[in-house]
Amino acid sequence: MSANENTDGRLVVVSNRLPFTLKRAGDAWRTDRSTGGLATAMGPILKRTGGIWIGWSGDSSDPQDERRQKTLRRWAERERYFAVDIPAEVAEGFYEGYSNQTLWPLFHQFPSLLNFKPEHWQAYIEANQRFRDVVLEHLRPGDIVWVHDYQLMLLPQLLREAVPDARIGFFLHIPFPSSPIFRLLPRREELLQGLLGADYLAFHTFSYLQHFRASALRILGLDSRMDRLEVGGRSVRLDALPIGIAPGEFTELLEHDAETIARRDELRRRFEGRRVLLGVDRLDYTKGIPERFRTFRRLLKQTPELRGKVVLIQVAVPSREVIPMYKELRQEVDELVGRINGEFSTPDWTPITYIRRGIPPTELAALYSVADLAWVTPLRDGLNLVVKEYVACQQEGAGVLVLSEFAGAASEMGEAFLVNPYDEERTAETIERALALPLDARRERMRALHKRVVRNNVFAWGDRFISNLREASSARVDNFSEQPQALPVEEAVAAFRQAGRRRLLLDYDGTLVPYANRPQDAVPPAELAELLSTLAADPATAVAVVSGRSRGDLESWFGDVRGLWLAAEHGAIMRSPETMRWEPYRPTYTSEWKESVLTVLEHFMDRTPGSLIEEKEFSLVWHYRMADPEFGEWLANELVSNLEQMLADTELRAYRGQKTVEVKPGWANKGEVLARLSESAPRAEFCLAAGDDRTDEDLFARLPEDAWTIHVGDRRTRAKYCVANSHELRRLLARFAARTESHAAG
Ligand code: GDG
Repeated sequence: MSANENTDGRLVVVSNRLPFTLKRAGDAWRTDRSTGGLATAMGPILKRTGGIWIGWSGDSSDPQDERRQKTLRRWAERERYFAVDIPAEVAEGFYEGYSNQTLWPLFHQFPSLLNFKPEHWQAYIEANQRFRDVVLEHLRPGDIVWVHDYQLMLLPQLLREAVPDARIGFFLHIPFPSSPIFRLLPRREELLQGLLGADYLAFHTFSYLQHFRASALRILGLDSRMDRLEVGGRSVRLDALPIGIAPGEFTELLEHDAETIARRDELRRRFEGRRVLLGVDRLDYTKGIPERFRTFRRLLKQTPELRGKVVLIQVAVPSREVIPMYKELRQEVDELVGRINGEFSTPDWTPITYIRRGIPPTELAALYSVADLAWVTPLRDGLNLVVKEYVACQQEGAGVLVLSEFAGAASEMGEAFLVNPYDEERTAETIERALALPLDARRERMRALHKRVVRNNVFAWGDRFISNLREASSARVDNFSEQPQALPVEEAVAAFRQAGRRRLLLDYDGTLVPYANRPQDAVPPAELAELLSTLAADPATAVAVVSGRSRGDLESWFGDVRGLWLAAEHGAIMRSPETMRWEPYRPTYTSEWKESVLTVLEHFMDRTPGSLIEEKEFSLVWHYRMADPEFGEWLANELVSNLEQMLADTELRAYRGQKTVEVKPGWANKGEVLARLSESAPRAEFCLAAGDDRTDEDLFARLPEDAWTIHVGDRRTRAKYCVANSHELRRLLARFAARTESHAAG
């Protein structure tokens, strides 16, 4: 079944702009069509799927005006477009401020143009909340919400908080910058968290996806796999999915629309004997327009034979004109055109035809079809639809494509001439070469490009996004019951009190205390030993610290706590409160294996600044918490696969922990602790185990159904309950202890 069939839940599209923009015309209100990639792409999809579109009207002045309201009501009734009202002062900070003067320049790798104001950020939050409110007004159970682009990066999480089981997807139309650049962004944490509210997050290219993963790791400390990331007990699916166009909209015009055909023929006659080079862009500094004109000037200078033989037609649609950078750009481009035309024009030839306004689709299609070369050289571009539109209009054509390697589309357009637009000299040479390419070679390249553009069209893109989003959110909804619930503290305290016998099994690092950079720094505060001591003093409560730590560590911290069980090295060795003797689980164990494993670990330690090796009786651990996070993860994977081969025929296993790789015998696991405890301590009606990492899962797995298993943190777990951090867990233990004390006192 195609994802386009609207069988379960409608599609709710949310983007900054609707395909319509409201414009004030004196007392009246006019509806304009919005230009730009998103409107062009989503329009045809929504036409096919049905559903609704939510976006800002574009003009927020005078929201109560009756005529304005009437226009918006008409949009809703006829088109199912629902407008979000944003007060003018919020709109400014949101749109011209944080969206277009902070996010836009930074995400396009222009950090020096970044302009940040805290009040813009507040407006960004408020605008995202307003979008949330309108979505909530319209959302029905089963609907899927598709949020678009950088203006709405907080919306997925805002929606998630309001409707925890909503199905939410997010697509970023602009590049995601590399993590050193992203780190410069004021409010970067909030932004990432906002995105992670989605079930499905997609980017145009694989490299943007990688950049996003690197930022999630470096800034939020979140590990991920190539296609998913776990957060808050949920899985967020990640993808690279370049957008396409609706080729039919162009071919239809060129084949059947009389006006377009007439226009094309007219243009052909007009430029007969000349080669037409074409640029079509929003007037934006990311699009490389001044660089293109300078390159063109260079071309005319160094190759006089081309004078009179080529024309460059540049369509530049003004946008965001109130932002100073855009005004400056407009001026710079105007001047350049004047200078170049002044320098080279003759009475019957003008090198640059500059059209600084939007042109109708008929004119655009005609231009695409007559152009001999599309000159698409943004300095940075999420994808770029113009390349694909040009290719679509060259069905039988022999046009060539000169494309910037910094446009996302470059990764799909292998047959284009790729250039670095900053290198004007080489770009000029490439243009010359492209123009000189024989007809057959041009046709051959264009045929391959055309096939791809037609196949990877916007409908295929939309179908894939929608079906991947459905799949990702269904997997989450199906798993929902398996996710841990927030611990019901009062219930736990009541159950603890009612039980005649109790058992508490507590991991140490990450559970009773937070992680420290170096293991030796995670020394327990005095009140923790006191807390454990109060709990263990009650003969009805068996308390065990079940840790991966060495017996030396546990002994020195908790050796004096009376009545406490200590299980060191994941249970390889235990001390009972009665005998006070450490007893190994396997008395026949030898540690001869360590030497060879140590050599391997030392090699990894040498390669990884900030990492260290810890030696325990039964295990060796490589810690890389202080190493560069990505490098550390990469090496940890490599280390584990080396060790797996090396240890295949032994009882030893390599385990990934929290920023550690540990080598230990397979039998030394926390699950075994329970068996040994049960031998000497009587069965308890109340049993609680708490832990934060994979080694604790072995223990959770062995506990009876009615046990209180608690995961500390937000990773995937088989525990029934979760708490956010070690402080919360200790607060719970303190409540237990308070009961024990009052009981003892009473
Ligand atoms: C963002 C990302 C990504 C332009 N002039 C006229 C006109 N246009 C249309 C083009 C094209 C669209 O505007 C521009 O799309 P781009 O993809 O080139 O660029 P952005 O607007 O910056 O779009 C971009 C895109 O989102 C989609 O994800 O590719 O990287 O920056 O469709 O045809 N249309 C008409 N007259 C014009 O004068 N009719």
